Amino acid sequence: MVENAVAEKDRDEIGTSKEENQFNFGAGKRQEVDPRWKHPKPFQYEEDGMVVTRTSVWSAPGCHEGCGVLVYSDKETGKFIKCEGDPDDPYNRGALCPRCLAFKQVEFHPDRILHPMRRVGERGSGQWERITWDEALETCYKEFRRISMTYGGDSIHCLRGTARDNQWQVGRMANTFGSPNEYGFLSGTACYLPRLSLMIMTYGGMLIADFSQFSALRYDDPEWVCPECTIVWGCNPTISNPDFFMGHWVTDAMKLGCKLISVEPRVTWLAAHADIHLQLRPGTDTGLALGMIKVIIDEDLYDHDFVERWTYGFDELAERARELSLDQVEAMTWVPKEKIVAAARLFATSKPANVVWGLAVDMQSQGTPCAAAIAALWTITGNLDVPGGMCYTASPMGVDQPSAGAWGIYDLINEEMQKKRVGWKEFPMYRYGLTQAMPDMCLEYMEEGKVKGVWIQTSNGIACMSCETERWYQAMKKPEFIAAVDIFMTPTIQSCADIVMPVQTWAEKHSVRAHYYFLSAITGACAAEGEAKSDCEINRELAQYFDNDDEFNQAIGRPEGKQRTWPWATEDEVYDEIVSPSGFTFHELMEHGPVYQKYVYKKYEKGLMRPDGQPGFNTPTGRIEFYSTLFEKFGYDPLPYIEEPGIGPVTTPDLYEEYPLIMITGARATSFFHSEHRQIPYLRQLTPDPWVQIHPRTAKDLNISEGDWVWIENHRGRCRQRARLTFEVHEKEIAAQHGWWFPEQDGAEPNLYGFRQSNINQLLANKPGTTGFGADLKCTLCKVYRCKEEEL
Ligand SMILES: Nc1nc2c(c(=O)[nH]1)N[C@H]1C(S)=C(S)[C@@H](COP(=O)(O)OP(=O)(O)OC[C@H]3O[C@@H](n4cnc5c(=O)[nH]c(N)nc54)[C@H](O)[C@@H]3O)O[C@H]1N2
Ligand SMILES: Nc1nc2c(c(=O)[nH]1)N[C@H]1C(S)=C(S)[C@@H](COP(=O)(O)OP(=O)(O)OC[C@H]3O[C@@H](n4cnc5c(=O)[nH]c(N)nc54)[C@H](O)[C@@H]3O)O[C@H]1N2
Ligand code: SF4
Ligand SMILES: [Mo]
Repeated sequence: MVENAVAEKDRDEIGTSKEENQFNFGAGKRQEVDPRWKHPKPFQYEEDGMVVTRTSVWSAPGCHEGCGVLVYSDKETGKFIKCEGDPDDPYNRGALCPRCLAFKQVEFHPDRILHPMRRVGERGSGQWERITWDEALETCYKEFRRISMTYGGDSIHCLRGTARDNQWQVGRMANTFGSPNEYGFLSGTACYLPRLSLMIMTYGGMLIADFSQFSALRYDDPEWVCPECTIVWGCNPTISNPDFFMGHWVTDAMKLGCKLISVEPRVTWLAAHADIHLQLRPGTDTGLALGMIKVIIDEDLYDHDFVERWTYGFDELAERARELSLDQVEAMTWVPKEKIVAAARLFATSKPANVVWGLAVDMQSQGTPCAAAIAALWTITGNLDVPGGMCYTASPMGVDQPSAGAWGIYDLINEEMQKKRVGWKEFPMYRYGLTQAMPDMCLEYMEEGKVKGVWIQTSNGIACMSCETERWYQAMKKPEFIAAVDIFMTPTIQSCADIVMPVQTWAEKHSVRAHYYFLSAITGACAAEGEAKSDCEINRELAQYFDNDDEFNQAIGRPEGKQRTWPWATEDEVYDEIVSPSGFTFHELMEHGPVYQKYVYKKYEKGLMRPDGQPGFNTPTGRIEFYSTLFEKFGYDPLPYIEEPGIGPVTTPDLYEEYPLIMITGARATSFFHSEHRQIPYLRQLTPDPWVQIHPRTAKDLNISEGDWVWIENHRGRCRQRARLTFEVHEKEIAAQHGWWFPEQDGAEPNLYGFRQSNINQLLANKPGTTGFGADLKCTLCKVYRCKEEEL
């Protein structure tokens, strides 16, 4: 059983309605376009006999950024020819990374799924036959209808990954089927949500380091101030470019004089160029943050005025930090205390300063308290919502952010069914402004045979997101019907799906990039290959069957007036409605290009953060809560606290003896987005094999040479990757890649594109933190040894 469940709370106590959804604060409130910038070029023009169309890149294939891109297409056929970075786009300013540069090989890849298909052999046999769209959608309708009516809507689970513009669609599709259950396979939903839910509950909104990305004028905006210091904490942005952040902005700021502190167990490029590198033991970030808080408070370097006027629970926080000695912090984190003191002083005395935090914060089981401790650092130093500090993102132009997974899906199913969302009772933080079901519990439901139907859209679960892969793999064999939507066949689809449908790429589809602070259109810049349709169009068309089925809607008790879950005649109508708060139609937005608003700093002084228009923050106390009143109410420790990773030198010394290396997983490579791109020749050439970083001295002790295939093993399982010897990683640690499968291998059972061979997630546990958020994906134990000749 998943542990740490807390008692059921009354729904009335907890915000779930759209009005209360604090993530999207500002939604529905029209804002003015910043008149200082306009895209200088038309939306479409001809060049050298080709049509050039401006668009934004979001999935598929996956990416978090939405860079501005110019797509060149054939005048006659509309087919994709090439893409280039849009030099006039303020966001990426012409830059492109390898995945966009290699995109042509995605668009025209011979393995792309181009027609709907039905499985004809056994599940996993790899035998499929082409069917029409009508057959595919009708089958989905009949099966999901039958399952929903027979077992209840909640027996249908809709699975998604990180893909961006379509996140809300997967949730909405679940609701169309009568189900409240939408989620990804990731234990503890350990990607962003630990940080996000912490920010929603104690900051009343979501914050990001301000590197001028809120303004189209960028570094030239007179209001923006370059940070004097930034901490890059558990993030490797020069490779990952995570949401609304491009890594090279850090180097731009460094050129403008910004000091860099890196909190990173590896010597990444940024760590190597940092003023101070805190090379901590993985999973000990909360201790380090509390240690820095202690120094800042003890040395009276905090912002008294801000703390007194705008925060709640500072004394309790101070007391918690003071319980620690720096010797303890040093012993726990492996960071010399002098460095901790130096970093705390540098950060606290730089104005403004900010934190570029990343996935490593989420990927420890106590990701929520860790996020709370780090956020307290930027808050006590007075860096909240000031130029160059940590700034609130808001709904762009008043448009709800579809990537929040929540656009418009608050009341399409009745209240009774909403409460059947898995984890609803046990993990109240999942209800707070979020729509996901709790993945670790969903796995148990699936294992127990309670899940009868599955919709997979944007997920390659068993090759990428799931820990204890075999459990998920076995569990996914159980549902009666599984349908999937993807651009490529994957081990997940091959192992369990009954129907698969082809989806359009970012270059082909219409969609909206409404994310963080800016709004732009994805413009269908080239013709679609085969019969691929956009996610939105697939969902819209499938939904029509359900929406026109009175008997179904009556049987599932659809709320009054909500029978039409997708009440739009075309996908462009969907986007018209999404962007409507901005005052644009979708096509006007296409023409206009990226829309920037004038960013307002210190919103909390101006009454712009709270629904009632009062100064302060949208939290129960109206203040930033170091001491969380909501955590207290749910029975959690209201303050940041330290807890060692579930498996590690301190928690499990016996396992440490047998598995003496600490394992980091999932450090990104520019060539791939998670499990994607392995079949793209240009990109595979950059990283032909899965690699594991090992320190040369450690490798020498283990008789491992550069390029050797090695087994990485622990008590949960093993997989093999190729040794990359590098001083980038600590002697007592290794760093292994995630998401590996081999599209070139046999796709049928039992091989399934070799998804077990190098899949590091087989060594990881499904074990969420107390709040249901966070899991130890970047801090566990293993041993490494050379593969034998005959094993290769
Ligand atoms: N060990 C370890 N495991 C990890 C991580 C780690 O750091 N370490 N990181 C985790 C994190 S943070 C995340 S977010 C997950 C990501 O996990 P996923 O989101 O599942 O990863 P992807 O492989 O990018 O995408 C899954 C599938 O979606 C398809 N796809 C992409 N875009 C679209 C689209 O627009 N529409 C449709 N229909 N399909 C699309 C792709 O072709 C692919 O087959 O992985 C997690 N796994
Ligand atoms: N090219 C590419 N870009 C991507 C993705 C991709 O798959 N490929 N995935 C996207 C997704 S979904 C996400 S969530 C983002 C994530 O992007 P990031 O937040 O940058 O996450 P990672 O690259 O996984 O890890 C960041 C760093 O944390 C370090 N680290 C590991 N353990 C710890 C620890 O315990 N403490 C600290 N302080 N640091 C630690 C790692 O060494 C690594 O350098 O990237 C996105 N961008
Ligand atoms: S792949 Fe790179 S260039 Fe393309 S949108 Fe993503 S971050 Fe931008
Ligand atoms: Mo992620």
